[in-house]
Amino acid sequence: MNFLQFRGSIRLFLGMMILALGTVSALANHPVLVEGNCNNPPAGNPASVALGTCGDYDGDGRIGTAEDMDGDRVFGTITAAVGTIGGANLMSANQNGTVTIVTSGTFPEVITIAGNITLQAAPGVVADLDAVLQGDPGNGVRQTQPGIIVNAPADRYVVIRNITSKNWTSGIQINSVSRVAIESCKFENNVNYGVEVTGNARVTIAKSEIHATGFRQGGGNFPTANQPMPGKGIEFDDNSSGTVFLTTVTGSFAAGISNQTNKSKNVCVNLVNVFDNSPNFQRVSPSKNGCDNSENDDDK
Ligand SMILES: [Ca+2]
Ligand SMILES: [Ca+2]
Repeated sequence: MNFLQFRGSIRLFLGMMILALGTVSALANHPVLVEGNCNNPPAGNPASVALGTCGDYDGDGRIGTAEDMDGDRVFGTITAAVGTIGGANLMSANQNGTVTIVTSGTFPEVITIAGNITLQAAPGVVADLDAVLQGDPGNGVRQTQPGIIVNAPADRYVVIRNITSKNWTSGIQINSVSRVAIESCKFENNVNYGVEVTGNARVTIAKSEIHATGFRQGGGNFPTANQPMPGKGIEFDDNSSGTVFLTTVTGSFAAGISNQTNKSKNVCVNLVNVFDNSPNFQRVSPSKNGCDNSENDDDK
């Protein structure tokens, strides 16, 4: 090997190292934890607490935004834990990782998901994404927004597990080409939709509860003083598709489960408990054959 060949080999080696390091960084899954709180306004209240109280999981006396800022992988708000793609906080999930809420609390935050995120509460933990935190100045604005907004590329996958979402326009709104699995979640007292699926999104909903969509006291007092628009438990719109399995939908002002997509075969519903919706099903009926071959169900 002459000098030029040797130099070329070194360059090739360095190039491969850079590529390898870059790959590791791009594929890294960033697990972070979120603590609970005292349910005291304002949202993300950073007031110091007695060690170990108010969901202070790591026992450092910090909760809320104070916990977001102390430089470890435990966060006090879901927004900071999820982070932004290429965001400044390298300790967050940076839209690419698992965000686990480890102690119960109320989180009055609009959560925007744009990447490979699993958002979950640990078993036994109640993570209440609530538009309303009594006494919080942001209540009015939050009640005009969805609680969770997913807008992710088609080559990412979002999982929402064991989360409660209440008092928003929609409990969760899934847009564009997002792919989402919703499991063991609760959507209650949202005004327009419990679960709203638009665009070309693909969504599966399992073992979840959607209650009282279109009914809320305060924030407009729906539906007595203001009409929900439309007040449906679950709706698939546009060219979206999905399945609903082992899920309860009750007390919707309008339809319980609604398929408003371009095609009747886009939505499969199997083994659901629906009651006191108006009507229970709209442009969709439960499959007798499961959802493994839903495209053919309409032809049978
Ligand atoms: Ca803490
Ligand atoms: Ca922290």
